[in-house]
Amino acid sequence: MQANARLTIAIQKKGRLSEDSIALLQRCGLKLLSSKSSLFYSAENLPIDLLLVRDDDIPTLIRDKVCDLGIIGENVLQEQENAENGEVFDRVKLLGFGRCRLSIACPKESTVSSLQGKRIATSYPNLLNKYLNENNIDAKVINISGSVEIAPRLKMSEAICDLVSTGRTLEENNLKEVMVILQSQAVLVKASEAISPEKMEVYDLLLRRIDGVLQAQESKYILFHAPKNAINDIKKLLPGSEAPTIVPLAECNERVAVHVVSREGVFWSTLEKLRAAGASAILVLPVEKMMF
Ligand code: PRT
Ligand code: ZN
Repeated sequence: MQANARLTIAIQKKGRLSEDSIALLQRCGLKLLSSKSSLFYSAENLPIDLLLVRDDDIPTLIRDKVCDLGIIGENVLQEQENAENGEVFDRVKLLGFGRCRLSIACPKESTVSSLQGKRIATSYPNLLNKYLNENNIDAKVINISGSVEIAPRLKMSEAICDLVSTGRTLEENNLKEVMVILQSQAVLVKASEAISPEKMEVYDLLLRRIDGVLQAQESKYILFHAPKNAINDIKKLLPGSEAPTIVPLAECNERVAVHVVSREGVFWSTLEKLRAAGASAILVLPVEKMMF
């Protein structure tokens, strides 16, 4: 790898995506050193730098080639892509954290059956306008930058369009969710042009490691003892698993030890079915890293 070809990734400095973004990159093996200004992290063991910024600035930083990659919510990305002359970014990988939805909500006591002619307060005017146009709803979009949930109480609007995760904020403000307009999660993005050739090697390495981390999070290593003649039936109980490793047991001809990696969640009900099929001494272990 060339010494000056450092891959730069913009991540959120302080907010809901910060911790998970750093944790993901650390799980990919980056040993991070923070700068004095705490605006940068530099990986000491790989040619990768992190730039810590407000999430809304990430698309511009990628567009202006200050950064090669960014970690950002699909909601912020689509809002900017839907702005006038907005360009489309490459979604390199969905990261599975920062999950939320952009929803329209109105006061619980509201009896309005349609949004026609109503005012909707939001910090996502582009996404909301797109949704309203696509659904032929003639409503007025009121653009406010924060505390959207109090707009109906202040008589600024009859409805709101805001992010929801647990639904607690809506509940606390006596609002009910009436429609979901976007499902969102954190995503690794880059500009639509290719990564420059001198950074390609570290880019490919990072993507392989992110894949490994995401797959490991989903996967479990399962060990158990089972009768030899039940192995075929038992395999069917473990969907998403590779071919099992079968190991003979000392001083026992009828039973074997089975080791298998399952790429899907393993529930108590699966363990109960394994036991009913003759398995015993069942262990389910987390997988830390994976590479294929
Ligand atoms: O300073 P900066 O601009 O970087 O941060 P920010 O204030 O714009 O963003 P931040 O940190 O609040 O959120 C960053 C990203 O996290 C968002 O763009 C989403 O992609 C994602 N995310 C996930 C959320 C939520 N869940 C979420 N619940 N962002 C905001 N919320 C807010 C929502 O706006 C509402 O006020 O939480 C409230 C609702 O939550 P519940 O759990 O009560 O439903
Ligand atoms: Zn923001």
